[in-house]
Amino acid sequence: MSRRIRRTPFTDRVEQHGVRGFSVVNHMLLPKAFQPTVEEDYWHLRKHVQLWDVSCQRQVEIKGPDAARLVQWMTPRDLRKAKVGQCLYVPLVDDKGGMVNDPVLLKHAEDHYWLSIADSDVLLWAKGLALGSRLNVSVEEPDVSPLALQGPRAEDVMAKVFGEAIRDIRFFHFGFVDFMGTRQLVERGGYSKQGGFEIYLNDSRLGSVLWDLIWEAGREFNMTPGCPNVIERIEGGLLSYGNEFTRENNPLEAGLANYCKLDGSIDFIGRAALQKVASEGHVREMRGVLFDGGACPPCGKPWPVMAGGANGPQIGQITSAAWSPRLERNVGLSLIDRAFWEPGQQVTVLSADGAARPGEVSALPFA
Ligand code: THG
Repeated sequence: MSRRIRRTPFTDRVEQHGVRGFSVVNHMLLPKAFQPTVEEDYWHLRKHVQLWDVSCQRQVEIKGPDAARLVQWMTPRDLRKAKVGQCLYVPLVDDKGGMVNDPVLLKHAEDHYWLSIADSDVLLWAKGLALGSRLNVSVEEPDVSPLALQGPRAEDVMAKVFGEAIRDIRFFHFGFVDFMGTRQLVERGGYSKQGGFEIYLNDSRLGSVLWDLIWEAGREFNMTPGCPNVIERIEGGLLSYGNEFTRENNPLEAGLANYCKLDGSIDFIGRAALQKVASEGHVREMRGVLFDGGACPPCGKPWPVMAGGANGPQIGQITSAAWSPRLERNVGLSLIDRAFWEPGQQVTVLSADGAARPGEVSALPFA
């Protein structure tokens, strides 16, 4: 591993816990697995609490007199009513309406924002826009590394470490806690549907100390080290930039229409392109696919989805898939052509192992 692939403040601890492999997101390590199987991690996450190094969710800090202008310029989501202390899931789009990223926006102040980004170089995009438009704003990547506690017992661990007040933080809002004389941002949220918090550690020198403190507190709650779980996130309909969509896709087909204000009351990059898509009607949309044939392999390249049997017309492709031990079927995510996107539509998935797997289109999230 070279320095080009950045370690995180928690990588030392993650390695000590016997991490089984890493992915790279935003040029930074993301643990991929700890337990022998993803199924074990899945059941544990649904029942207990896990500690996740999600430092690769880098912050793009936008600060200064034109900060609000730049952030609104980057997203079709209406930010006029956004409150300080609030988090908002925001699609970012380019001039063609293509998805640039799908970060969580944190509003610190009227002139101060963080974009907590998925896997694409938003820092460079934002810097380019700011310079090209001569905006009075700074765009930087601060020393901030999110550490997530996910699972039903996350709140109990957080209360034990940081005090009972943590329980008052609402979903997709943030507050601050004291940690060894430093002030740390804590959000209720995270990349699972099991509930939890993210601590946005703002001093990488404190990574191991923070990890150890939470680890000790988590013992009585059966805490394990973990990472975003592919089964749980697909079941929950949580999308992954680079997997489910790229700049080739617009937010309407990605199923993010609720986060697009296209009535002309706000302006943003790609507005004309998205208005055109909206008026013509988008031609495919994100759906779940439930399918059979035993546990499928990991989805490393898109798998064709055919209408009806294996010889039917192709109507989409699976971009992420996993065996759900709870539903006892495979769950997948796919952009499905308009004529076939009603839940219940019979399909066949052609997985990379050569199998033709019968299934059907499902709404998201999966039940
Ligand atoms: N946490 C933080 N930053 C992130 C992620 C995160 N950056 C990258 C990536 N994840 C961004 N993608 C998502 C996708 C979905 C959600 C959060 C981040 C999410 N969605 C909720 C849902 O679908 O139920 C709620 C959305 C809403 O109400 O606005 O939580 O995980 N810091």
